[in-house]
Amino acid sequence: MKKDYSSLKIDRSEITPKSLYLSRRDFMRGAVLAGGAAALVACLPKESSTGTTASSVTPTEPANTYKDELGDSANSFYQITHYNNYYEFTTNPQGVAGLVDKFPTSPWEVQVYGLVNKPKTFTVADMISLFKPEERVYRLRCVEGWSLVIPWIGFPLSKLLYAVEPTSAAKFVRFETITDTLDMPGQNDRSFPWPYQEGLRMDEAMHDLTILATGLYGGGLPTQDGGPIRLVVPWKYGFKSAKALVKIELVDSQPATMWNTIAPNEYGFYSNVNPNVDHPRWSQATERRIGETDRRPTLMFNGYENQVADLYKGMDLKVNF
Ligand SMILES: Nc1nc2c(c(=O)[nH]1)N[C@H]1C(S)=C(S)[C@@H](COP(=O)(O)O)O[C@H]1N2
Ligand SMILES: [Mo]
Repeated sequence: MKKDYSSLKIDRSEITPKSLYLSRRDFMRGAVLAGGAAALVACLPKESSTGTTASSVTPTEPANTYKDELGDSANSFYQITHYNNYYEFTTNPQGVAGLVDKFPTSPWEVQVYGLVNKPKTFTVADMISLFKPEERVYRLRCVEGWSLVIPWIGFPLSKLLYAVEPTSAAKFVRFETITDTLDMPGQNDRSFPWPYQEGLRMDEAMHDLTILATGLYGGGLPTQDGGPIRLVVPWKYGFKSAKALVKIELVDSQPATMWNTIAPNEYGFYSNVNPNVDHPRWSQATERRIGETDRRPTLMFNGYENQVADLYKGMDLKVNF
């Protein structure tokens, strides 16, 4: 928190690690399989469903080679692109995929500004060539109690922040999603305070696990998953991971976030995955991995405790939920 990030230089060798681009063909293979699985849509599990789940109808997919750090296999491309929370389109997770076709993801610019020495507007292509996205297989735990394992392609947000040189006054980062009421039907619902906004403390934003994702399953980032660029913070509830980013602002105080603005008693600023702190309306102790029937225990910090617990030393996580 007290670090002056402007004094840190980018070492070229550091920003060009073994970047991992899977071949376009592997991605297309995934897409073809996904097409073949189109009839499964009605079988995707709902919270209340007791019948068939996607796991029982996907045996034709090849053994999944993507595993996260805990050894969990990635969800299928189909599951990842057909069970989405994206309220700018619809509040129905199974309805997003059918509404995204006309949404233009190019050209696209992200403005990075605020308490920085070198504000800059980046195209997605700029960011990909400067910051070299690589593969990161992460668990995503929605506050509503479902989870997915997603093989993202992304780069640490810290690389982008170092490039704009935050001043010592920068304490938080504010993220803002695009406003596009023509192509995003849900944004016409004025009961939400659009645009979608999120925020991170500076040390959370600089953490190596925090990435900007520009793809998944070795290909581009599907619109329903936040294409062309979205935040991913794997130890926090999914809503922190804002999609379709257009603004990243370095600020000196804790920014307002959409969910905290709507229901401050239900969604705190930190939003760390924590099985010991229940949502006021439901338990957070377990979760249902999409495609599975039995619930799994939810892990502290979504299983990333070793990497991130230090960030919250001395904080009461029941107060700072
Ligand atoms: N702009 C925007 N970003 C968003 C959301 C949203 O409604 N709008 N939903 C969030 C929630 S609640 C979750 S769980 C994740 C879901 O990501 P996924 O659909 O890629 O799995 O996106 C998050 N990012
Ligand atoms: Mo969510």
